[in-house]
Amino acid sequence: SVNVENLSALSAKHPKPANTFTYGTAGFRMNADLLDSVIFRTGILAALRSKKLDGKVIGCMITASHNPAADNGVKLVDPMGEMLEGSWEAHATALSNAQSDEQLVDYIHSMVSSLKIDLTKPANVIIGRDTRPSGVALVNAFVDGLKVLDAKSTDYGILTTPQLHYITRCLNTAGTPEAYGEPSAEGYYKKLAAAFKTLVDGKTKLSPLTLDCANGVGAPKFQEFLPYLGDSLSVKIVNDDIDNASKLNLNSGADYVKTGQRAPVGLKLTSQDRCASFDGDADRIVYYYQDEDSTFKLLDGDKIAGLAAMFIIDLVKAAGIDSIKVGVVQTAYANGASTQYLRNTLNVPVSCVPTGVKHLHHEALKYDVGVYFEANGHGTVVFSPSALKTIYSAEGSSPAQAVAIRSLRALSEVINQTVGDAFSDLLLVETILTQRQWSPKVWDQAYTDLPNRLVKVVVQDRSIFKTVDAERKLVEPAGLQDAIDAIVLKFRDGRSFVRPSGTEDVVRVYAEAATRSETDELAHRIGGLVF
Ligand code: 16G
Ligand code: ZN
Repeated sequence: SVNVENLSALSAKHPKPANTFTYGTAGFRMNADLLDSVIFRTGILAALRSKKLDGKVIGCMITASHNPAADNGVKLVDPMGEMLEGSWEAHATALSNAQSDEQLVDYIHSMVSSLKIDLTKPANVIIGRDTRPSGVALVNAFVDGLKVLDAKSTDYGILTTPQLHYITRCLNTAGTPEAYGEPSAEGYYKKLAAAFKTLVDGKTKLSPLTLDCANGVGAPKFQEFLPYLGDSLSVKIVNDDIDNASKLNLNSGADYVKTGQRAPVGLKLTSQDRCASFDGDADRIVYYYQDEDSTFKLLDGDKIAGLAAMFIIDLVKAAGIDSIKVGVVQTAYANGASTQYLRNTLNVPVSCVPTGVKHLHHEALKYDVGVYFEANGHGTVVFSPSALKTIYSAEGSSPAQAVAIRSLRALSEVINQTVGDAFSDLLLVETILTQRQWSPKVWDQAYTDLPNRLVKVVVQDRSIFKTVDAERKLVEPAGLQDAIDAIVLKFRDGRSFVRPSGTEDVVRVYAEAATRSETDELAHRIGGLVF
């Protein structure tokens, strides 16, 4: 059983405030001042998780992604680089809310017995954090939590979220046939750069990409990455001021660009230039450019999914291995036009799942090659073990087939299969645009987005909103969905849904319709129903 004296001594350093906490879609996330006890206790949970999995390495990332600089957060990563198993989220929540050391010990003991955790097993945990100033102290709180159960920890310092996922998987697969790469940031850079160079070898280089790093961890890390890429890619980094913490995500970054459908500060758009924005922990990316008539054009996660699916389908055909079936996973936020394009033009199966990476990732694993993206720019591609086997054993019966097979192999290496990764997604997009010699405008021509609007509504209690059908329908409050349906019917190409946010105390209303003004009116009317 747990050494209670040791626990009490450590716990006394991390007293719990009166607040109630929830491990949500993206872990715990809130103002950094409230996080000390939560993160200490998450350390205890990480140690338990590792012991439960026979000492496998568990990852811990301290970040609040695109949230303001004053926030921070924590999320745990399972051994293959995936999000913490869903059923453990409730344990995280329960530990964080225990009111006393006694309750804490009781809960740990109840987990030990119900989950059959052998406390004598070793525990190994690795830690990464973004550039937030509060990160250092929070790492220390987490390490104190690990000490409660004598877990071994390695602090990797500042990393992007996807790098932490990558390293976790590398450590757990080392020396096995599924080995994923060298477990370090350097190993990550080498792997991605080598694959990218193979993919663009012999092709005419594109004009430079302008990259907004949201004054976050993506800036120093992409800078660190550039030498590995050599002259295979030219990138001009903007918004790279990580020394002024208050600038993090301020009027910049993927979330700002996607939500506001406008360029970030610090970046001058000129006609046809290719630009991209990372979010604060570099697991999201969106592209954009300016049209001849000076309109801002967004190439979001849906556009990236369409581009990637198109390219992979062509490549699989060219390689002569079209037994490999490609599928795409979206959420309700995917633009209706993108879903049409995928289904009717590319003829790929499309699944819709609830918001949150874990849902998309899980569903994508059902396909041979599963492309998943949220409209907000978080996504990746996962290759099933059998698809990888086919790709690596195929030889091709013509030089053209051999070239396509080589590309597919490199593609599976350039893509971070553990989680959505802005660096890796950037290389994926740059690969496709380079191979096709496409401008962003040509990419954009695949389909035209329906105008859309996302509205936040502050309500008294968002927990009364219950959804089904991948969050596209409300079952509670009773009658509300019928009222929504009646309004939507009146709009050409109208679609709207209402769901409680998993990360903020608001309800979100999404609307799309044939024209901008109809969309705005639809959003307004549905918002009025909710309020
Ligand atoms: C989290 C999710 C993100 C999702 C967002 C929705 C992860 C790692 N992140 O940031 O995928 O789009 O929440 O937020 O799962 P919402 O529930 O407030 O709309
Ligand atoms: Zn993020």
